[in-house]
Amino acid sequence: MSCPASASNPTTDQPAKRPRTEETGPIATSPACMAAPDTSAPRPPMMTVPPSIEKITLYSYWRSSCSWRVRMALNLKELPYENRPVNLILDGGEQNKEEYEKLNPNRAVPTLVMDLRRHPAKKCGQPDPEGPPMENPITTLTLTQSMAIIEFLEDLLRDRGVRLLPVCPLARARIRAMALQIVADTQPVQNARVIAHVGKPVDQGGLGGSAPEWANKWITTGLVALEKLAIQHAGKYMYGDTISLADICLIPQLYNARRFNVDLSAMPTLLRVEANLQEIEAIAKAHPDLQPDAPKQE
Ligand SMILES: N[C@@H](CCC(=O)N[C@@H](CS)C(=O)NCC(=O)O)C(=O)O
Repeated sequence: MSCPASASNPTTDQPAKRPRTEETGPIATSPACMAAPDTSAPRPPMMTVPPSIEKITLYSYWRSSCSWRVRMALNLKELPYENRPVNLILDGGEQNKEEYEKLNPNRAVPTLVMDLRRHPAKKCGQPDPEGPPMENPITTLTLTQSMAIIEFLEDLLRDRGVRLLPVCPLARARIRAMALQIVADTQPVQNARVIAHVGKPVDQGGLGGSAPEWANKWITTGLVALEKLAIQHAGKYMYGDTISLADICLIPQLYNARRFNVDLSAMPTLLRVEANLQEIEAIAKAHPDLQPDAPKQE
């Protein structure tokens, strides 16, 4: 399979970062699928005006790798957001509280809540007098799963900030394969609740194993495979010379690898990409240590 913008040259399959003028007000969106959820008479799509983003709230934990992915995506998309810390440790974890479970049934972070303002339908550029009444123009969306959140932002705002997925289907598949190597095959087996269960004594219902050894083994396994993919596809970043979803997934996984003393010397490509990514402000400012709920450095 080949793509118009040749898959053999991964650096050319997405346009350079588009310049953007400073915006202060609500953020306009474009896709027709986000048109007002109007249950009255069906209306031709051209009469609807895409909603704009009023407010974004991110429920996250400073050291959570999945939250970190979304913070990077929001920054790369130049989307301001309010950070609502969820303490995963204190008192058995705020993620396990009933109130939070209503937002995220998986009892995990991140959760992203987005207020969208719908606009009255227009006809020939003017408000449509036959359009549906707008009693409550704000729609609130609650989104879970870091990858679903990031892809939603990308689909909604493809031309804003950095494009996280290229157009070429093959390039997208390559990038998703590297992202999933982490998101599906590595992070879930070293997630807090999993390693807590591994380390818990058998007489308390756990597996009575060594949590750090477990995490080290599975992170090593995941990253060794990722290094092989990166050797094939990486340029300055994980896929050619443009930032993508794969880069967003890489950074927190390397951080976790260091927490569990993984030997990274056999992963020079991943380390080179990481160093390049750390130079980007949108990425650097998403670091756990810079989050409002991070423990204060003495
Ligand atoms: N697949 C989910 C995983 C979410 C997840 O595992 N989040 C972790 C932090 S990175 C969490 O909240 N863990 C809490 C726990 O294990 O109790 C995603 O990508 O959002």
